Amino acid sequence: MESAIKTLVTTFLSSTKGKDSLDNKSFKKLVQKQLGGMMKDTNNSAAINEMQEGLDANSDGKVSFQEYLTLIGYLANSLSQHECESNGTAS
Ligand SMILES: [Ca+2]
Repeated sequence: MESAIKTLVTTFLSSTKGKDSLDNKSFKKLVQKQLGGMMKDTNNSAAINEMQEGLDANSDGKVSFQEYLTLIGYLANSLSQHECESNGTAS
């Protein structure tokens, strides 16, 4: 659990390359590189742009750490629902 949280943070930090948020290009790269197994449409630039707009709560064209966490929360949520559906006896 702790290492998973560290991974979330370090993945974001290494993707922003010293800035405080992800621009279009680095967001796309992160999604394609890190989330290709979990998400559909990671080869579809339009779909990624759309997703970025959906996450961009303050409409500055970039994905901040908070907005990135929204994506992680969304993925975790859909994963947990999927796990419940496919394996009702889990834990
Ligand atoms: Ca933003």
